[in-house]
Amino acid sequence: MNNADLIVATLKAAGIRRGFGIPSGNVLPLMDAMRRGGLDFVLTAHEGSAGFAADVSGRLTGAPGLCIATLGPGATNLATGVGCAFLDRSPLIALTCDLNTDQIGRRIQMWIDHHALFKPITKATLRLERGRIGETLARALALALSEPMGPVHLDLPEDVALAPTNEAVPAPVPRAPIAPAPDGAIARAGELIAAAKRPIAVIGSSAMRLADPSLLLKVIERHGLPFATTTMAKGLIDEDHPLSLGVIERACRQHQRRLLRSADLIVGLGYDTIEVEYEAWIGDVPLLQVDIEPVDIAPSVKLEHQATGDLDISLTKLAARPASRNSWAAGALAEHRQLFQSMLRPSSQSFTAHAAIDAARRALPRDGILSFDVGAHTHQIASQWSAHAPKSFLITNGWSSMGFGLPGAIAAKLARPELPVVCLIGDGCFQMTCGEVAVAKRLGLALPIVVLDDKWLALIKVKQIRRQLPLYGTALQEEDYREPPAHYFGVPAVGVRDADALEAAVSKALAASGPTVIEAVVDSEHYIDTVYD
Ligand SMILES: Cc1ncc(C[n+]2csc(CCOP(=O)(O)OP(=O)(O)O)c2C)c(N)n1
Ligand SMILES: [Mg+2]
Repeated sequence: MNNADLIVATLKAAGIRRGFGIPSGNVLPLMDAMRRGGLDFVLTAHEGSAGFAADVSGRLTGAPGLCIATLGPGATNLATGVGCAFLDRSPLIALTCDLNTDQIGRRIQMWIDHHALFKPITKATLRLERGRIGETLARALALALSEPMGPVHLDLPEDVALAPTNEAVPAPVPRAPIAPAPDGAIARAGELIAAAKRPIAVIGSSAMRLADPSLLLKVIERHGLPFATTTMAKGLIDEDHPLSLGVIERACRQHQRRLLRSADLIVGLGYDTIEVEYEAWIGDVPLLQVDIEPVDIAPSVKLEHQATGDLDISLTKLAARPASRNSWAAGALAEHRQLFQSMLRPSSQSFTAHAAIDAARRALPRDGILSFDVGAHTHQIASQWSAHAPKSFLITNGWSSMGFGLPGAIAAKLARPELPVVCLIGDGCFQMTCGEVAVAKRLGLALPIVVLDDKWLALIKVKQIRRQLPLYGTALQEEDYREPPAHYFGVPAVGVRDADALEAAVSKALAASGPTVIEAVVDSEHYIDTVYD
């Protein structure tokens, strides 16, 4: 056995089933150990995508995601996906395969200091050294999985990968638990909720990592709390719930802000300000924060109290307190929800982006997974989509990088092959990652890839209009739309021009034996009113 074999055996023992990446000669010892050891190597079109795919694997499987790259440019490409796992807090192992140890630090083709590169976007960046492989890996895995979860980078020189070893596969190091919030802090939180007349809970992205997400529903129902969510937290409680208010700080945000600011207490449940800082929307409503870390707020925010500690434990205790009552009326909440949903869909003669999003939602079964991307469409999807289950609504909002949607969908389909998955992305994001279409084909994944083709980097166009700047550098395509080619990289492509055709195309693509690119030619003029209101 060599060190590469030991690494593969250790990662497998940690529950990791596959790694995403692009090889070079320096990666071959590890790749060959993966082949021999039965840890799948998934070749992506770009290392950034490998990072995003690993991030989503980490979110969905409970084991850290794995991504692999060569030195220098492989590592810098990979960094974009690793940064996602850092700000969005997904457990991930990023492995770079390096030169031989005696060459490291010299002026040699492709070499840069990987530890300096990964330091600001990982929880740790560690060298894999002879005789210390097991302990280093065990430490990296435990660190990635300890709250706040995140990426750990490991650098593997080629000679170390090839060196024989008699180290044993290390016993798993338990993840470091976080302390529970003090009982007094939870009691005070409970008292504040009980005393509030118009409390609103806002669920955030830390809650995505709850061991038992149903605790959220228990707290909400116990205390009759109307709840909104951030973008990433959508689906943690079924949005069909009568207390659901939908998402905050996305399309038609002012409607949501008006309601939030009429509250007399905001209860942040696992609210991580990485998605949106409180001061953006909270006004002068007092804040009760229940999360894993002390809250980061501007001085303007009226922090009434915070209970900081293990979130499962805090929610368990809050759910066990005597039930509270408040003065919200179910009818008023339903009215608010309906108005929100109608404002998001201004009427139009043309095939609008909002109609395309609704068509995709209709075609995807309730329990299906959506993976989407970053742009004006993100704002519209976040407000409009109804999510019904945890981990069914995949997006980056902390890192907020274009290019997440397609590799995210591929990783989701690999991790949950039994569930239907739809990828819904802007045309700019498609241009950035379209090589991954070939990856989905190679893997034989039934995956509709719906491109919302509005010919613009619409989010930036909307910002130019709002700032009264001329439109410049944001058009993706000046000429009239043409039908797509019959296929991209052998993947069938279809153009659709209305909602019915889109719904039918997505349904058909879900039943296909491979991916389908569906280019929906949409009119996104309404973004100027809906996305930034
Ligand atoms: C890597 C990266 N580069 C740039 C941006 C800034 N940005 C955010 S949205 C966007 C436009 C996306 O265009 P498209 O995919 O067509 O979506 P649309 O806004 O048209 O819905 C850009 C350039 C970003 N978030 N990430
Ligand atoms: Mg666009």
